[in-house]
Amino acid sequence: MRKVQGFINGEFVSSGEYGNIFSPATGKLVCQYDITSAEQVDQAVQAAEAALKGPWGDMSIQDRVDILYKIADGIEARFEEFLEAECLDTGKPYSLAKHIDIPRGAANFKVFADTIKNAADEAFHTPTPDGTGALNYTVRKPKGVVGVIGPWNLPLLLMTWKVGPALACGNTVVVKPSEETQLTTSLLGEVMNDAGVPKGVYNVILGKGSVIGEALITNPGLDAITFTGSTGTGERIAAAAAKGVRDSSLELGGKNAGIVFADCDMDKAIEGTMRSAFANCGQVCIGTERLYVERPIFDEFVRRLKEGAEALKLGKSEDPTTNMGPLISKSHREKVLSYYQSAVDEGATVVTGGGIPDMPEELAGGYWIQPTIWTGLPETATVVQEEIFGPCTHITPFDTEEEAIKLANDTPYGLASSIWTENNSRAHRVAAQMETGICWINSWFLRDLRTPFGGSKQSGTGREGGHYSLEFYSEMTNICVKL
Ligand code: 6OD
Repeated sequence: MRKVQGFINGEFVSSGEYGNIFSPATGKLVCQYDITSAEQVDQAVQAAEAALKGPWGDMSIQDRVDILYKIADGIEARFEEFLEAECLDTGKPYSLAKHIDIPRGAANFKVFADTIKNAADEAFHTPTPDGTGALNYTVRKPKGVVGVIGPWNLPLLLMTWKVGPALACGNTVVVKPSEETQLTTSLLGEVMNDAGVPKGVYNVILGKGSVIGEALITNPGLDAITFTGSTGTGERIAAAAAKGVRDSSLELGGKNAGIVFADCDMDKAIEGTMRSAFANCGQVCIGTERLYVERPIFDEFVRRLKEGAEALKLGKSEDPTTNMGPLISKSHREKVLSYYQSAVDEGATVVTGGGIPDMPEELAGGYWIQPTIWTGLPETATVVQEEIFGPCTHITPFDTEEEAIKLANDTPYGLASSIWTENNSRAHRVAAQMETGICWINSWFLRDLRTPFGGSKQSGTGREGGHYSLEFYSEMTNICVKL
């Protein structure tokens, strides 16, 4: 039986208590993980505190940058291992993880190595009454020990999205991956050792959020907490961070809208919407679960999206023809299926999907679900209001630009939106009115890691990416020199 262990102070650790990991593709037990004890959580935080005061804290930026590049090189050198581990944990297709999850795992270290290396600190010449003036300049320091709590949908990508900049800024980290997906976070410990990362800089603890996550966020040794996941857990983390007045960065849920105008390039709109609604089995916080399509092209758009959804090939991760995997767990499938049922109960027209697909015998125990499209529901319907985190979307027709903007913004969330139109003026005009942290025009999930990423309203607080990450992971001291 494959085992996954926590990683504390440069060593893989055992507590003697194990939890089980089931393959989302087969439902079978594939791995056991070593549940970190409460005492080990303390040890991890203490190791991180000691490393901060030790070699990591004293290291020059250039030396840190060199190590970050070595970590990225280490992920690339073990690409196949990371790929296999990520897909075993999540059931996602190799074709997806190969192009997104694993390359981003490496890029998140390189980009933030470059960002910190090129970061310029501010300086101001300040007039004084005696005419001599003063010079103000800022000095960047690490924030301290950062608690990193990662989600299960893009485990390596989203964990390194936080660990990369945290280490670049000289912090040390204690990472708690979701208990559903721990393999790549643990494997990264080996890469850290090989790259020469000092002991205690990168620590991994394993277990349930309600126990181990809670022990981490309430540990007074943490100086900041960064989290990607649900809005409910985000609220709990913000409350825990408030005790001791610690900073938190929260990337939370979404109920993202796509607006498709009649003047769009239909092929591009369908291709992009297929990805935004169904990629990663719909388990992406920036996914499009609400679509607003201008009435003259409504029927054609629905028909073509239906054809696309029905052509998706569900299957084993390693099969190159697979383009959709299963949901992450049995309980998550039950939740998504309950939304499928509520759509029907509230009067939806089920354009396609709505249930569990027939799968070959070896996959029949997995958490497979059909990609699903609905039409005909009012805006008040449950599946139009609540984040589902599954491969499903509801499509509503609209008649005017103003109406589309109003409908898209009518949500307590504000993470992402996308607009499909060939009219540039309209594209910019509408994008500027989206109440979301990111708006894609004629694309989706097109990322430049220097840009701010995060959500407004209940989708989170703060932005990460480029210098925005440096702001969160640094403590600034302003030095004022009277000349
Ligand atoms: O691409 C990223 O940096 C990012 N934070 C993506 C988030 C996806 C959420 O599921």
